[in-house]
Order: sequence, then structure tokens, then C-alpha cells
Amino acid sequence: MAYSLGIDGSTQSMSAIVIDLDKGDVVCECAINFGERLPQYNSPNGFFNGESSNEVYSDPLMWLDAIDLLFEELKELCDLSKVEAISGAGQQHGSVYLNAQWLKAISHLDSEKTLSKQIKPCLSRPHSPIWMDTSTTLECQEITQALGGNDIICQKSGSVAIERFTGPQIRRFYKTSLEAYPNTARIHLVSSFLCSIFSGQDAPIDTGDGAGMNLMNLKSNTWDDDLVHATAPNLLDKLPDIVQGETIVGKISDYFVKKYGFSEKVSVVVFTGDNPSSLVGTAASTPSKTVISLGTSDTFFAAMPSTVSDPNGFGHVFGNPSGGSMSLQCFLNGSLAREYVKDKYEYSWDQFTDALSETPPGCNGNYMLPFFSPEISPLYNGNGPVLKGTSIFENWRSPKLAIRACIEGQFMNMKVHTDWMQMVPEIIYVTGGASKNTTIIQILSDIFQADVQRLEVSGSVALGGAIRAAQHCLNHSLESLEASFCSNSSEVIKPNESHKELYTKAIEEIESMLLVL
Ligand code: XUL
Repeated sequence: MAYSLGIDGSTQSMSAIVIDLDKGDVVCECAINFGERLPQYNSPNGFFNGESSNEVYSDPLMWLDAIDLLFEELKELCDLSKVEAISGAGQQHGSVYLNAQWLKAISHLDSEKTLSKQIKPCLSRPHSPIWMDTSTTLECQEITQALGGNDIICQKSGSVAIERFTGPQIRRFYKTSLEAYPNTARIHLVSSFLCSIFSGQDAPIDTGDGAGMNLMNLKSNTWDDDLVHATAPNLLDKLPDIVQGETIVGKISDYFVKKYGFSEKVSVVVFTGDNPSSLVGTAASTPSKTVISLGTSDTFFAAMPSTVSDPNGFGHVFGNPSGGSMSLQCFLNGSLAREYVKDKYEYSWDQFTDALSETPPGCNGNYMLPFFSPEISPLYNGNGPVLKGTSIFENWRSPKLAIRACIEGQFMNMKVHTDWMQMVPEIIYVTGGASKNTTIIQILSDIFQADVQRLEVSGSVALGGAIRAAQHCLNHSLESLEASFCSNSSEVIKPNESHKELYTKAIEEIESMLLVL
């Protein structure tokens, strides 16, 4: 009986899933919430602010304590000696800074001590900046200028220089920590740091997560000399190797064998970023399937038929752990925009849904760019939403029209800003709070003219790790793993073809409004 184990080192928790490959079912799942279980780190949501609110850090020792807690619990929930393969993922972009002691310490972990105690002396920077940090605007400008403009950086790395990406973060560290930077022998991503811990060796970075750094060349899948040079001196020596997502890094560290009862034969597959892992865990790692998460912000990601970058520089390209590339586009005005219109009229969610049902597709020619707060797809720092239509609508005097125009505006803007990916989704998998609302996802289906299905899988990031481990170490096919662990029996919403033309015209209106932003 073979088990595969997947790990998810996310912003708020460290979690794991164990799957039984013979039976095709989930053996157990377990999560350690940082805020609840490790309050001594003063990070109720897994992070804390630095001196200014745009500096956001997390403590890598907290992640390590969570790993020990997680396996203490997991070994009670299942027989860990049956695990044959491990992989996993970490929140993207976050970085861990280690001194020269790291290389020895990581291969000599003592199971009598905790992980955090042994790694603490290896940190050259006590805290890790994470993806929520936006303190590097200046560094982004400097890197962009050194490279010769946004277009060049975007073509090379798949994204323009972005505050949360690791390269600009490293540059800021180099500029502000003149002693600690030279003292840093290795800079890991969260994913490669966790992979190092599990494999007991200094692990490589995979192309999926490596692409979220503004340092990797998308064509060669290696560190880009110009980007590395523009980021910080002697950086190349401090970066791990980059490998493809199918790479087996080695066997599990003795630490886990002795302490938690794993077999010493367990293989570890290179870890990846949470979004690339989720692509696998949602069975969407082959082109023609798209995942849209309707959450606080709305996120659209998909396996790409061919590697192209967003000419506007708003979207991102990461490596796809199943080969090729994946795209990711984030829309900040997600749930908060939907809530804003609902609350403006003191509506309940039921009244909100009724308003959608009682108004026609195309909203009688009333259109909204629903940017209630700053947006990144497209870049917009203006004074709230842009409305075009009747005076009643433009003056916010029709709650029903405002609600429909908001939802239609969100999805039409999403369609416009994901066209660069050159993919025609056959099926869109939806997840997140608003995906529960069938009226909302019918509108999504009509605007994209694609089938839409609600995802039943929760914990797709850890599941993606367990699937990748089984695929690459134990020779299970991706198709059979998807069929066993990602099957989806929820209803498929079909697009209403009679609305196609109407939305094509409406999208043209939205495009013209976007042009004059
Ligand atoms: C993606 C991003 C987040 C993090 C944390 O670019 O910043 O999705 O991966 O989940």
C-alpha cells in the first residue's frame, strides 16, 4: 500500500495531505494554523508588519515549528511508514536568507532537537519578506531602468518588476543591510527552503516558483545574467540551481525518518509555488482548462498553450509543474467590490442575487469598470468606479443596474485582460466565496462563452504536491491521479449562446472605457 504526501506552506498555515494511491482516496489531512498554534510569534495571520505598513514579514522559525507540530499530529492520524513520496509548495515570492553554516546544518539535522533550534543560527536575516510586502517600488524602478524598460523585463522574466517579487526584495535587502547581505550564502524561496528541510540538502528552485522572482529567464529556464546583475552584487553565488518540476531532489532527511517514522526510501520531488501546485491539484495543468478563484481578490490562472508574456505588463507567467508555462492574473477588486455595491444599498446577498436575476444580460447598455479601490489589472489609482449609461445609472440611483453592471464589468474586464494568454478555455473551474452563487457564475459562463464548473477540491495546493510526488517518483500517470483525486461531480453551467453577440458588443464598450482611464 503506497501513500504520497503533499505539503502546503501557505501564508496562514502549514498543512499536509496524505493520499492512498492503491485505494484512490485521501488518508488524512492536517493543518497547523500559525496564529492559533504558535501565538509566541505574534503573527495572528501568519505575518507581521515591519517599521512601515508596506513591509510585511514572516518568521521562518515559525514555519519550522509548525512542521514539527504538523508531523507530531500526522503520525497519530496515519502510518507514515507507508509514505513513499513527498512534494509540496510554498507561498510564492517570499525569501529566506541563510549564512554559510546552512549548508552543513541542513544535512546534519538532529532528530533529538527541534528544526527551529537547529536552523536559527543559520539565518543571516531573521525574518522573511513575503508576497504581501510592497516596500520595493524604488528597487523595481532601479531594476527596470538598468534593464532598459518594462518590455524587456517582462519578455525576459514573464512579469514587469513587481514589488512583491523576490528580485526587488533582494535588492532592497542588499541596499539596507550592508553587513547582512555579504554574510548571506544562500537565498531560498519558501518552497525551496521547505524542500531543503524535507530532503536534508540545499534544494533547488523549480521553474514554477523561480519565475516569480524577476530573476529567471523564461526561455532558458536559468538565472538571467542581466536581471541578476541589476538586482544585487554577487547574487548568482547565493541563488540555488533551477530545475524542472519533475526533478527528484533526493531521499527524505534522516530527521523525519528517526523522529516521525518515515521509511528512509521516501523520495522528495522539488517543491513549487502555491499557485503552480494548485494548477495540478485542480486538474488544470493541461491547456484548455482555466481556474478562476473569486475571493477577496479574483485570480485567473491557466496552463498556457505557448509561452507569451502580457504586453501590458499586468499579468504573470510562471513555470507549469507539468511542463511549459502557466499564466496568472490578479484582479484586486474582487469580493470587496461586490460587497461595496451590496452594502451601498443595504442589500442582503439574496437581494443581490435577485437584482441579477431581475436585470437583463448587457444591463440595458449600462457599463461599469468596478474599481472601488486601486486595481492592478489594469493599473488604476483613480477615484473609484467608472460608469457609462443612463443618468439614473450613472448617478447610482438604480441598485439593480449597479449590481448587474458591477458583476458584468468584473468579468468583462477579466476577459479583456486575459486575452493575451491566447487561450480559449473549454471549461472554467471556479472556486472561492462568490463561486457558490449560480447566478454569478452563469454570467461568467455567458461572458466567456465557456462551460463553468464549481471545484469540489479543497486544499488543492497540498493535493498538487501529493499528486506531483506520485507522478514523478512512483510512475503514476497524471490522468489517473486526476481521475482518482480531483474528480468533480458538481453541475456544469453551460453558456447561453444567444447572449454571445450582446456580450461581444458590451466588451467593446468596456474596452473603450478602459482606453480613457
Ligand atoms: C501570486 C501571489 C500569491 C502568493 C500567496 O503572485 O502573490 O498568490 O503566492 O498565495
